[in-house]
Amino acid sequence: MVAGDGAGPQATVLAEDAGWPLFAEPSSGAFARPGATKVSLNAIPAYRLLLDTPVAQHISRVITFGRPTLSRPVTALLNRPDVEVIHVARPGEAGPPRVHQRLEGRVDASETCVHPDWLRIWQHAGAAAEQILDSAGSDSAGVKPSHAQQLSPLRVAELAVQACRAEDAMVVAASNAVRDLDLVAHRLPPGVPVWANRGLAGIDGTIGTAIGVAVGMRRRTRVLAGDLAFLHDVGSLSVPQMERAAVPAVQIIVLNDDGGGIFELLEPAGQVPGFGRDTFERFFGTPHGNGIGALCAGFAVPHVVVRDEDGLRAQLARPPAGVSVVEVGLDRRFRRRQAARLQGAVRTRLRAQA
Ligand SMILES: Cc1ncc(C[n+]2csc(CCOP(=O)(O)OP(=O)(O)O)c2C)c(N)n1
Repeated sequence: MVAGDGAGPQATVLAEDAGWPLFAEPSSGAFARPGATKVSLNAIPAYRLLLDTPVAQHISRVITFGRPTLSRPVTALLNRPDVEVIHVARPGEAGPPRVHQRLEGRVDASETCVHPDWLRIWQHAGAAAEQILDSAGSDSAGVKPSHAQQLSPLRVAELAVQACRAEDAMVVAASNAVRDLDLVAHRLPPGVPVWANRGLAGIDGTIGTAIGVAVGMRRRTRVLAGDLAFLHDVGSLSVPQMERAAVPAVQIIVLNDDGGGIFELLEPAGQVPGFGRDTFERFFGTPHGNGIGALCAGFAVPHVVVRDEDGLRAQLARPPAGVSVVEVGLDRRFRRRQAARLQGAVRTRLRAQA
């Protein structure tokens, strides 16, 4: 089962009752049954990394809930000619572009049948991927950033997740922030609402959304955002003075890699004949050199730069009241290699186990 944005716990209940592996996107709200204190065992950790391994070749049918638009591997799975897609829709909801059957209302798991080992195989694969993710921090899989970059973006997401308590909320910007969170979101305490403006996957409006979530839900809120997403909505730092007391802590973690890091993962950042790095930088990377700290100062928003894990942990442990910014400097040139190494390590491990 693929639970996309807004799927809700109905997806979890069905996956558990039917014994299906559950691929839950960070903003699916489908990590646990209603009232559960633990994440569902059906939710497969780092599922995205498993879709390029032998275990995924055995998938013949996918049940979708919500709006799964987040990652290329999931989109590719839903477009595979040998895969049947059944969408469980809310009224008026279209579902993914290629759907073989559309169901509405309550779906009963009692008449479904699946090989009893199917879930266990995926849980096993998910556990292997998690081990590799964990070892990414200690470099045994060779995916730790070089000394020039003390923190990897994945580690930042992981530490932000670790810092969340059950009564917090999380908001993630489009682009890499939500995709990094996708690999570690199952470690959030169940019940932490995760908001991601999916829409047309726009990077706009992230800060305003976070302030709205914090005020509306009365929850301390963590935000993960790239520098361009931050800059796009920087005006939302201007909270009217007489409203400030009503804003719970909104801690914005800006992953500043001076431009669009996600484009490092796309084809133009690879070896394209006649397409040099300068051209890539001008049209895709779009470095800006803007000072995040100076902008924050203009809005009287507290701002700190952290350079290592201890520094980030310390900031995450005590967010100040109101809106604040923690800036983490990253080098986006590492993105491509890190992603390839992580995927490669998972593929190699699972091939060896197959
Ligand atoms: C409103 C809007 N404008 C442009 C885009 C195209 N776009 C997609 S990702 C991206 C780069 C985002 O950069 P950043 O927020 O720094 O995150 P990173 O890619 O570094 O993770 C852009 C410009 C978009 N999605 N939405």
